[in-house]
Amino acid sequence: MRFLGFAVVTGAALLLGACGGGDKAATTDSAAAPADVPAAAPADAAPAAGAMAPITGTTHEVKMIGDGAGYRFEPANITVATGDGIKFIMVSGGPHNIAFDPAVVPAAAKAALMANMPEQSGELSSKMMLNADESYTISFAGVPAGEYAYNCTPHLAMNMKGVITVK
Ligand SMILES: [Cu+2]
Repeated sequence: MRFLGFAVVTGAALLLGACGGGDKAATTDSAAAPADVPAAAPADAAPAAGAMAPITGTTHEVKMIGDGAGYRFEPANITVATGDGIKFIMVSGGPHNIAFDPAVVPAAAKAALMANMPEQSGELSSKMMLNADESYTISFAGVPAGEYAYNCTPHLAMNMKGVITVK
């Protein structure tokens, strides 16, 4: 809804800017109208499709490191409460990502994680992070209690793995 408001204001600004020519004003008006329609559709559809559940608790930090000592998540094992979040921070040795195995994650958890993981590069896989201080935050709100093993796809063979316990 806030986006809609912004679109309307932008449309009005365009109209004001185009006041020099009568023809241009008409063109801008017709161009602005359809822009409002697609903006409204995703906003209304998102909640029905399983929206991301926001973090309501603590946001924990896990570093993603690749150096002389190997490739690893630090800490590799972490326990969080439902409603907490984890911010994965790229430190060195990238590219790193966070990937859960869709074949072993229970259906209910899968649906929640899918909704809570933005910018997925594949099913239950985060985007790749190449540069220091890039980060990726996953909300565990709505994720059922359990143990969730994950890994870094590029460094799976180098044992870059972790376990998140949701209690
Ligand atoms: Cu990695």
